[in-house]
Amino acid sequence: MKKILVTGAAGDVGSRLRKLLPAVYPNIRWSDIKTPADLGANEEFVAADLSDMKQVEKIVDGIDGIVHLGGFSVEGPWDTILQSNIVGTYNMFEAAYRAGVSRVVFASSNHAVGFYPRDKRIGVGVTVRPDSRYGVSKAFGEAIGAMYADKHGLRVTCLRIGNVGDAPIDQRRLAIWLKPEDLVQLIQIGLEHRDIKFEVFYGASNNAAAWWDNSNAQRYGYQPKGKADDFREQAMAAQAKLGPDPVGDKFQGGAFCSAEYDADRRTD
Ligand code: 15L
Repeated sequence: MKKILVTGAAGDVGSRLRKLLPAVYPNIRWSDIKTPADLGANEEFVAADLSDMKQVEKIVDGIDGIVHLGGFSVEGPWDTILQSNIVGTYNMFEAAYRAGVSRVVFASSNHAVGFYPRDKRIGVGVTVRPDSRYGVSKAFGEAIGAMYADKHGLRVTCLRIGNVGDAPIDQRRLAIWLKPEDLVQLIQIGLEHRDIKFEVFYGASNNAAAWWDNSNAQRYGYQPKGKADDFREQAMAAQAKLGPDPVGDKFQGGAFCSAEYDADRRTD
């Protein structure tokens, strides 16, 4: 990869990648709707609103590979999700295709499959079960990524990211934690592995409590270094301070499932 574009540079995951990715890819264009507060003089940054195709065309110009983190990263009102994540992701894939970009790594989310119960181990072949409008937008991103791969030959990798952080912060995150360095490894596979056409991987480290079968990523050489279990005590201590969430505690998506949940009120 000669030059890569990373969208969502000002977000939490983007800010972590700004520290880690330049060691692997020296030529990076960062983008976000707002400029990161701590932008370095040596960092190339171009602001863009992803819902505006003209602005997206500008940021993809001259790019070989894209890491698309941009958009709204939690549940939100429909119009926000529609503009940032649905229109924005369409614009990014369409602009990438028109500009001849060869690869896209799309930051999907565990919330595309959040309504699977925690006692079910799932692989990447399951039907999506989004737990939120946000989760629906991530399922859309995976679907449109597949379309650009199958119809137009873009090489696309979707990462169903769990929770990126220095350590798992509660019991749920013991199952889905992703060490930032392991995310870098997954991005590298997506941007470089010669056999990638369209793939979905789970963005999780080597977690003893995992709900996900990530053998598809392992098939491409993924060897996660992070082990959520190393932080079990502190995660469980944090969990003990949280109140019970009868719906969220049952499903993989946690509080994203219990928010606005009223399926149990139906009597028909
Ligand atoms: C996500 O997809 C969000 O972007 C992040 O903020 C966390 O909520 C994460 O999922 C999670 O499930 O912990």
